Amino acid sequence: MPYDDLRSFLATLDEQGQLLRVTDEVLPEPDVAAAANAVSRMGAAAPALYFDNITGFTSARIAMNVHGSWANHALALGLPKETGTEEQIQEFIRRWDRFPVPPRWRENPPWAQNSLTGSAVDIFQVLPLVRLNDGDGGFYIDKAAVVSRDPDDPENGGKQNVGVYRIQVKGKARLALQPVPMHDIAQHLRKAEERGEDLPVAITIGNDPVISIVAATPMRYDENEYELAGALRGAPAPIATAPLTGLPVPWGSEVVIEGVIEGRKREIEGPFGEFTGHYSGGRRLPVIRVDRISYRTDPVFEHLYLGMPWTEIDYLIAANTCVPLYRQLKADFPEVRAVNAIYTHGLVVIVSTASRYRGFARSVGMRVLSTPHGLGYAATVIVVDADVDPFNLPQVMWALSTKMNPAHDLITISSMPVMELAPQVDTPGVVDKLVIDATSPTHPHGHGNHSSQVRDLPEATQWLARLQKLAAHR
Ligand SMILES: [Mn+2]
Repeated sequence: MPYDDLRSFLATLDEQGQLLRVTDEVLPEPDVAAAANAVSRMGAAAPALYFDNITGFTSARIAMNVHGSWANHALALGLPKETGTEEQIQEFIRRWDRFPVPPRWRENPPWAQNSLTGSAVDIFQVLPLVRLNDGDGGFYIDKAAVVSRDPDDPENGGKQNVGVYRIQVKGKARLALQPVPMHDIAQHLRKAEERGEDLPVAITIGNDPVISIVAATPMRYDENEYELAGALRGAPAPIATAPLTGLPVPWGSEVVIEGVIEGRKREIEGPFGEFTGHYSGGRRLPVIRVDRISYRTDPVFEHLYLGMPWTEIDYLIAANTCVPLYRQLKADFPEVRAVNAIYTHGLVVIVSTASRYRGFARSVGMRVLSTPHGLGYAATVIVVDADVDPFNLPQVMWALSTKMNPAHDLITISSMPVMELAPQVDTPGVVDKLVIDATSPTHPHGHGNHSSQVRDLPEATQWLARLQKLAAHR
C-alpha cells in the first residue's frame, strides 16, 4: 500500500526494524548530524533515525536517513526490504512503463493545521535546524521538494517542476537556493527574470517517500514528477493547492513554505558539504523571500546527511538516476542492456551494450553525454559488452583490464558542460569528458585478440539454481 505521508512510512520502517529511535537527550550539534553520518556507515540495511529529545527544543522531531539504505529504499517502493539493488532498479524500470499516472486532488491536507504569514513568518519557530558538516556556512534544508511553474506556460502540468535543491537558511523569512543550470527550476527562473518577474515557489518538507525519489529523478523538462510518483506508487499521488501561490503540492507534507525567488537578485551562499563528498565554496546564488509557512502540528523535520560516500544521498539518487538514462539510451539503441549510474549521481556511468558494428559502443557512450542528465553529470562513461554486468564491479574491472587498449579506446571531448560542483575541474562548470570503450572490438577492426573469450559453461546455469536451492535449505 502506498504511503500518503512521511509518518505512515516511518511507522512501517519501525515495524520492519528499520527505524532507530534515539530517545536519550542529544545536542542539536554535533549529535544529530554525527549520528546520521555514523548510521550511513552501517551498510546496505542501515535504519532511519528518529530524534525527539533534543537539548533546547521543546517539541522538535527530526527524521534522518529515511532513504539511507537499500532496505529503506525498497520499503519506500513497497518492496520487501531484502530486495537487491538490481532487482529494485528492474522494478523501477517496469513501473516507469505505467507513466503517466495523473495525481489526484485531495482536501484537508494535514499541513493546513497551522500557519504563519507576513511579519509572523519565522522558519526557526517551525524547523529544528541543525548544521550537517563542520565546514558548512550555515543551516541547510537539503531534502525539500521545491515546486514551481514555467512562467511562459503556467497551465502546462508537464512543465511544472518538483525538484530537490539545496537551500540555505539566511534569516527568519529568507532562504538561498541553488538552481544548477541543467535543472528544470533554472529554466523557470531564467524565464521569470527575462519577464522581469519573481518566481513563486512552494518548498515542501517531510514528504511521502516516493515524492523524495521523483523530486530527485532527472526527468525530461516536460515530464511531470507527480505523474511518475503515481506510476511508482501504483496509485495516483495525492496533491493539494498551496494557499498562497496556488501551486500543486504534496497532500501529505509536514511543512509547506511559500514565497518567491526574487528576480535578478543574488547573494553569497555556502560553503556546503555536497553530494560530491567535497565542499562547494561561497557563491552568489538566488534568494527566496518567504511569505507563508503552513505546517502540521508538531511537524517532523526530515533532514539528510551527505558526505563521503555512501551516505543517504547516494541511495536516494541511485536507482532514479539509472532508470531515465537507461530508458533514453534504449530508445535510440535497443542493444543497450543495463546502465549503472549509482556512483555520485552518475559522474561516472557504466553502460553495457551489444554492438552492431565497429564504433557502435563508443557511439552509445557519446549519447550518454547528451542526455539531459549526462549534460550536467556524466564526466566519464565506461562502455562494456552485453555479457558484462555493469553493476558487477569485478566484471567491469575485468573488461577494463583486458578489453581496453588506450591506443584505440579512449575518447576525450574537451570543454564539455558539467555542474559547477564537480570538484575535479580547472574551471567550474567545464570539464573534459572521457568515454572508455571497454568492449570487444567488432568487425572490421585491426587490433586486439578477443576471438577466444572464455564463457560460462552451459551447465553452470542449472548448477547455479541447484546450489541456490541447497544454500536456501541449509
Ligand atoms: Mn522536472
